[in-house]
Amino acid sequence: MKRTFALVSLSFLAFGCPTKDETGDTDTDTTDTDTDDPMTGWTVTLTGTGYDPHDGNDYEAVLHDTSGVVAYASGTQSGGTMNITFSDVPDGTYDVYWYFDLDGSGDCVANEPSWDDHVWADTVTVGMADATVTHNHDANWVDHCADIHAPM
Ligand SMILES: [Ca+2]
Repeated sequence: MKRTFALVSLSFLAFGCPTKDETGDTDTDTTDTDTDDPMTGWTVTLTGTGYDPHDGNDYEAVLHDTSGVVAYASGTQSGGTMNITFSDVPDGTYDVYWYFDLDGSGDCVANEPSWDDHVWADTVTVGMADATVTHNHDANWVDHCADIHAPM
């Protein structure tokens, strides 16, 4: 009798006891009982200091692969430090493009010599972890307005 109880207890522990996912679990297992959302990608943060001249400007930002926009973010700059977040980004290497709507026109126009808006480019590699791109404010603007839009 004692032996049977021990066996039943062991098998319950091994097979019947639901487990709780740890934070960040991809939740692909089916034996647990939690309701965590399945994890579909990583968070990429675009940050940098010295963006005070753009406080109050609206921005748009994208992560771009060879076929198009993978992630998009928009908002209004404040506080001098840029802090733009992309969610659910799959593993990969991306071009990062962002602009501040300096002239307040609501769209991106940037080319020599007028630079109505200021546009930057950088790159990021995302591999099984959240990633951060740090690009402090500078005057190395590029004309990438055509690449900056919501996913189509
Ligand atoms: Ca503009």
